[in-house]
Amino acid sequence: HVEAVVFDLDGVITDTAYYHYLAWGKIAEELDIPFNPSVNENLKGVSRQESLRIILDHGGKEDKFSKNEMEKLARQKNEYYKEMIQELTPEDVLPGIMELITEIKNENIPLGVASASKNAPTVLRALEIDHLFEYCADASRMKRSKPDPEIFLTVCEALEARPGHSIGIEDARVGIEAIKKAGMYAVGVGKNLEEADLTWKSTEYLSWTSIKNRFLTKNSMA
Ligand code: G16
Ligand code: MG
Repeated sequence: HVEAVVFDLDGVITDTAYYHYLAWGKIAEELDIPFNPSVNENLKGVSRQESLRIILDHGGKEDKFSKNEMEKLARQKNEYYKEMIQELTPEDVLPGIMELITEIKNENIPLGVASASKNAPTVLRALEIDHLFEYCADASRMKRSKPDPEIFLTVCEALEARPGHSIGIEDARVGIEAIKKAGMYAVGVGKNLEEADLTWKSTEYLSWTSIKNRFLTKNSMA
């Protein structure tokens, strides 16, 4: 049987990418750096500091700021972001996700969150679904970011689940890579996720019965 299901947050449970985009947009504007949705694509699943490096690099300003100034910029972005996510409500849970969570809970399978975001607990509370997850990884305690499997392995361990018997759900390529490296079954949501064991176009199509059946078939053949 399935021992645990581990969800990514941004892009799977809710679309916080939009708020990350607006917050980084303000920083980029202040620095006079061009910023658009395609740059934002590269920030998905990537840590705050790394996101800043990508944005500065895009504007050709990667060596214009000291470590201190970069920390200040990242802090400022987070202030904008925290202000924006106060607007989140249960209606911001992506289509199909509540149903999926409910079906998994009905089978008493533990649920976890593996998000690169240090704001993940705040976001889960704002969406009023924090009580449905047995464990949410603390991003600030991770030594290595996705595609390293560390965060998924940490969540499996906390849920006392064997990675080989657990499922991870992600929308980012680096996230799928992390799930596979952890030895878990990878479900992808979105485009360009060929490495996943199973992919869906968007969250509204996710079906627990299909995921479980595909996972069980694969594991029985292994
Ligand atoms: C999310 C977003 C990233 C963001 C990261 C860190 O990852 O996709 O764009 O940079 O969290 O967020 P924060 O600045 O709040 O710590 P995930 O793993 O939930 O997709
Ligand atoms: Mg994501």
